[in-house]
Amino acid sequence: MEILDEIAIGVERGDSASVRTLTEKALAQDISAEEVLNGGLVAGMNVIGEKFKNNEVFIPEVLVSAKAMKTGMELLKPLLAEANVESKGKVIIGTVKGDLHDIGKNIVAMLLEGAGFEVTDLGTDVSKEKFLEFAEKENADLVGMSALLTTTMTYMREIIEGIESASLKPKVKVIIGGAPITQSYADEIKADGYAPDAASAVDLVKGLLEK
Ligand code: B1M
Repeated sequence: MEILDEIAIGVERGDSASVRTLTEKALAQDISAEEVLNGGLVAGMNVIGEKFKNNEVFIPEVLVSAKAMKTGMELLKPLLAEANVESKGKVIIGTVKGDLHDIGKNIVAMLLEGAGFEVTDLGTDVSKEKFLEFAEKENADLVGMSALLTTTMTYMREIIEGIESASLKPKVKVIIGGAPITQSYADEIKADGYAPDAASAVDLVKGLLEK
């Protein structure tokens, strides 16, 4: 079996120890950090996502898988960030209030750092006030919001309205993402952009900040 498949299975089983060992082994075999991330860690998490949706696994299993995924991500983080020299722009990122899902957001943050942006990650359950405070304090070029729940994605509109009222727009661009988000929702709430996955988020941010 290929090592990336083994990593995916490790994530599925929530076996942090084997994910750590296999990730180290894959990197030692010169498999790139991006390949380990997408072909191993994310692939395993996607399987768990499907099983969770079909009630084949439940929250405790999902949590241990998430932890195993994070163990692998910690090893990849310095490698993905390594290429950078100077900052291409300042990004504030977070998962919106009421929402604790952070795996996708963490990947986006990691790839943005890897692409040369300075990223301040506000974590999960982030209020409008906190997004605004940091956008102002850190003189941000872009705010990125993630939401995984249909009940929390609606809060993104409030944050964008807050950014507008604080006269931070159009200087500060806003992008959104997460499984329930669509381009039409982004248009509706006047976000500057939407990305369906982390790699497209990097392209989107590059495009918006290079203008
Ligand atoms: Co949650 N959960 N969960 N959960 N969970 C979903 C989202 C769900 C779809 C599962 C299902 O099918 N039923 C469902 C939402 C239903 C809905 O709203 N329509 C759901 C639910 C209901 C819940 C709870 C309410 C369950 C409960 O308690 N009864 C609860 C809510 C807790 C809360 O947030 N308040 C809950 C809890 C949890 C756990 C804590 C157990 C765990 C989270 C652990 C963690 O994140 N630390 C969890 C998980 C892991 C999931 C699933 C299985 C996987 C999510 C994930 O990490 N995917 C998820 C099912 C699914 O999505 N298929 C589910 C992997 C990740 C790489 O993908 O996050 O989509 P994703 O990120 C992608 C893109 O979306 C994009 O790039 C990423 C990488 O390519 N992207 C961005 C993400 N953010 C972006 C931001 C950007 C740009 C792109 O710009 C800023």
